[in-house]
Amino acid sequence: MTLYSSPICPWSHRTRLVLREKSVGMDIVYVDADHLPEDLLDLNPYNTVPTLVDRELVLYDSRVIIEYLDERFPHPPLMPVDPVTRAQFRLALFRIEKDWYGLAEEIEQASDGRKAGRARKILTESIVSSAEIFAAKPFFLSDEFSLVDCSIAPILWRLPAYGIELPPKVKPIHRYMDRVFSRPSFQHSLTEQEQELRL
Ligand SMILES: N[C@@H](CCC(=O)N[C@@H](CS)C(=O)NCC(=O)O)C(=O)O
Repeated sequence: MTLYSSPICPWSHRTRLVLREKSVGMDIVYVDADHLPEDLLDLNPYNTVPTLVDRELVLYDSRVIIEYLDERFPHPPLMPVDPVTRAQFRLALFRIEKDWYGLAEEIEQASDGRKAGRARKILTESIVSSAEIFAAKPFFLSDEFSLVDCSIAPILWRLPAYGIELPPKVKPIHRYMDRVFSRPSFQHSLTEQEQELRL
């Protein structure tokens, strides 16, 4: 199995985190997302990373990849079993991708400071307004670490790089970050460039 990954993109990061949770050995090929190699361009019509190659199977879009990895390597499971809770987790994933990843992309790609500032403000407010959910359980919506946490963690890790400092009053979120960032899988998921985001 080969995973094409950017060393710095959050979509790639969540995929690497799932791999580390599963302790799955895999060739990780690091590529520059702005200059993807020819072989990858041939494999993925959307020309994006992450892209996973498992023999004849080629997968792109990090959500498709992480759900495949969770089913292909069932231990430890990163999704609940019952349909209602699974649907709630999928909805959480959808919202995190649309709102938090979307705003993170806006900050990274903003052509002027005003646009970046607006996205920064909305992202901060959205995360802060979720403090009660972070407070309710050790992990997001759950007693167990899940694909939702694998998706949230890369965004929270990048907050300083996005110019966001969460207020001290949102203690449950700070505690959540400590809990998740100290996991061996999370530490192991970080590339050198990602480590430098919080030195
Ligand atoms: N929704 C996609 C987004 C992936 C994505 O946008 N990747 C960026 C890097 S962060 C990329 O490959 N950009 C190269 C390009 O668009 O040409 C996913 O989950 O995989």
